[in-house]
Amino acid sequence: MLNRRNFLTAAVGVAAAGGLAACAKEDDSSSSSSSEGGSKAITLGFSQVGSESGWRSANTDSVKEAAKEAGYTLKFSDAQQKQENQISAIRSFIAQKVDVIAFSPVVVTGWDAVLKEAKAKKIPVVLTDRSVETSDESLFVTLVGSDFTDEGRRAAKILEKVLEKAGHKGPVKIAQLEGTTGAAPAIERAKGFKEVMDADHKDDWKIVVSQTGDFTRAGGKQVMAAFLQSNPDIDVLFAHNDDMGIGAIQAIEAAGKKPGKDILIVTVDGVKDGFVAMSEGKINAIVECNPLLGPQLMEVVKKVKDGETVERWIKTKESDFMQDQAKEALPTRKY
Ligand code: GYE
Repeated sequence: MLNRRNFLTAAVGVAAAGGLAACAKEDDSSSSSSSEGGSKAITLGFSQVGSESGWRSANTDSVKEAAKEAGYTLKFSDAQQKQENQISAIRSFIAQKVDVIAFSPVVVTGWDAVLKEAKAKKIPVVLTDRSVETSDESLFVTLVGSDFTDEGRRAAKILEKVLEKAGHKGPVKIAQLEGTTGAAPAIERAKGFKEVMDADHKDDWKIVVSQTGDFTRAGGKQVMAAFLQSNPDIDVLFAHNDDMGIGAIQAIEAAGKKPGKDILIVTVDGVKDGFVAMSEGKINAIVECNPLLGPQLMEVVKKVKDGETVERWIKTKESDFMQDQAKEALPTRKY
C-alpha cells in the first residue's frame, strides 16, 4: 500500500511514466493527429469499482463530466465490485492502447500482474480514490484520493463530541459496520478509529461487534439486524459509509429503537441522503469523504501524459459535520 506518511514527490516513477507516456503515443496506431505540444486528445481508460453507494454514483458522475469538460475520450467500465472484472477492463484498455489508465481498485492486493502488463506496454496508471498494496512502487504514478486512516481518526474524535452531547456516561459498546473486505477505505478507516480508541479510550470504549456490510444499504441493514440480535445493548454504531448507516437505521427502527438516540451513529462520506438522515436526528455526525475527484483526476492525467512531475499522493480536502450543522449544510451539498 502507498506509504501514507510519504509525501515525497515521486520524481523517478513519474519521470519514467512520462517517458512511458511518450512511447505510448508512438505505440498507439489509432492516433493519426500530431502529438506535438501534448495537444492530442487524450484517451483515458477508467475502471470504476461499481455502483455500491451514493458516494460511488457521485464519483462516477464527476469523472464522466470532468472527462467531457476536458475533451478526453473516456473508456468507462463498471466492475460491479469484482476484482476480476477490473483486471479484464484494464487488460482491454491495454489492448486498446489508451494513453492513460485510471482505476479505483476494489481491494488493495492482487494487482501486480496486470499492472506489470500495463508497464510493459508503457501505459501509465493513475490510482483514484483507493490505493493498492504492491512490492513495486513504479507500477503506478500517483494516487488521487482521501486519507482514509485520518477519516477513521476523525470518526473517533467526533464520537467523543457526540457522546458528550448525548450526556453518555460510562462504558461505550461500539458496533462497527466495515466496508468491503480488503478495500483500502475499510482497512484504513478501521485502523484510524482503533488508533484513537487504543490511545485515548482503552478503558471506556469497546468494539463489541464488527463485520462487513460491503458498503451497501442492504448489507448495512442485514448486518445491523444480526448485531442487534447478538448484542441488544449496543450504544454506538460506527459505519464506514453513509449507505450502510442508512441501512442500519432501518434495522434499528425495525427493532423498536431510536437511531441517533438509543444508538448513536457516526458515518463517513457525507452524501445527501446521509445529511437528510442527520437532519432528521438519525445520524449524529458525519466525516466527509469527497467523491468529486473528476476535475483533479483529469488535470493529473494530462500532466502524466505530458511527462510532468506529480506528487505521489494528491489528497482531497474534507470536513466533519455534527447534527446541528445538518439542516444548514444540506442545501449546499453537491453530492
Ligand atoms: O466511502 C464508500 C464507497 O472508496 C471512498 O467507497 C470510497 C468508498 C466510500 O463505496 O461509500
